[in-house]
Amino acid sequence: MWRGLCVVCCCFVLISCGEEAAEVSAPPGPTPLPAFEELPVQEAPPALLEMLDGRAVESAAQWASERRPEVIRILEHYAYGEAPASEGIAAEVVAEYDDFLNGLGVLRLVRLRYGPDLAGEAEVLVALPKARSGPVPVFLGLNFFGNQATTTDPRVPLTARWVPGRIVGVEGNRALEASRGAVAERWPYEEVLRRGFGLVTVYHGDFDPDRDEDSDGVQALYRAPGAARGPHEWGTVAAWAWGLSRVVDYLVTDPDVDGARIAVVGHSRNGKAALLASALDERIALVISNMSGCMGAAIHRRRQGETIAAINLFFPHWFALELRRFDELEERLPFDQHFLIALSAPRPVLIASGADDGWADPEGEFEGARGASVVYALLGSEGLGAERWPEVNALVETRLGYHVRPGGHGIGPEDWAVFLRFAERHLR
Ligand code: GTR
Repeated sequence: MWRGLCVVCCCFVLISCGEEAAEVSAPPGPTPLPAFEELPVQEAPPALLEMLDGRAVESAAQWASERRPEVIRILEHYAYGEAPASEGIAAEVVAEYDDFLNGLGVLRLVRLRYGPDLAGEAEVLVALPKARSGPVPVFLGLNFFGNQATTTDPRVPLTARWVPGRIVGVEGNRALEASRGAVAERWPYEEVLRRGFGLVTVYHGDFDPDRDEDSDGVQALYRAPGAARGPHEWGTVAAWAWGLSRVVDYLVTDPDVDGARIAVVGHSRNGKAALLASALDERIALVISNMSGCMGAAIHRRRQGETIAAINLFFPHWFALELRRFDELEERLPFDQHFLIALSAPRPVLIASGADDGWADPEGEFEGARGASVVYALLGSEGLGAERWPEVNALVETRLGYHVRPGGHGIGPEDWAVFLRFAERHLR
């Protein structure tokens, strides 16, 4: 039962029309991005409100029309890689149960097709509160091991994809029945549904398995057969962010979901992808990035915890090849991570840290938020309500918000309690 959704867009037509129009009126093109060798040494994080050509960014209109697109180009070119425009998706509800969590919720299993010829496939788990008087706001997050690992409900199919072997119930990189509910403490469906939100998740490996392998994932669908990975080609984190946007493509058509209140949430590597998705996709109403660290919210120039050299070494598939040129050369970066956060302005953003999560540099994550605050101010919105790294458990509840909890790297009910509080304040 295909749900009447097959959004095949005509982006290419529109883009080529735009280019023809540009030839006639000949407005100045965007400033070319400097080659790596030409990039100046900048010991301090680069200024957000200064264009590459040196002009100051002085108005909300200039941010939207000039600087925001420029910041996106910078981040794609040097760091995350360039993701293609989507051809559209198709979505099919493959199963629906109205007795999820003993009748508290509805469990909807949706198959999504994406990419060229709709050759890519993702399994989306949509959990909604049964007691609802209209479309509900939802949290959407990628998971690490397949949807079955997020809940003990036996009706959620095991992922058939390659999965990392870091949890129980995975053998030879295949998920077995024993993996069901293995990370359920990360996904408090019951509490989220009780609070009137839906919770939507998809395995990030449905868009790109988390391994250094060029032949799989959505990128391979777009690459010419036999072609090598280009220097600015999108890495796995960008593929995951792109995947989140494909789920949003579906969610905005689901009559039970309030498409204007979609909050994206992500932990760690998925927190990097959540920030990038929100940066690029303004339909995302709120973003929560938990312990996203290096290439997430943390400022590189502090050189604390994970560095660019380390992340490129351990995860060579996550980013554009170009990023490797900055190994041990943080001072040459023409951006820092406040750029990524600022692209979500003026939408609500919560940066969350763990006090003992040194590898993610919690104070650096706070500094990332602090650096993004100037854009909120420029847009006449509420920036970060703290100048100094706050005490643990003292939620900075401004529209650009920050929280640090005691303890190390992880996500669980206590983190979700903060996320729910933040979303109830800023998404209602
Ligand atoms: C670490 C990695 C971090 C973070 C984390 C995670 O090994 O160095 O950047 O992403 O994994 O995703 O749990």
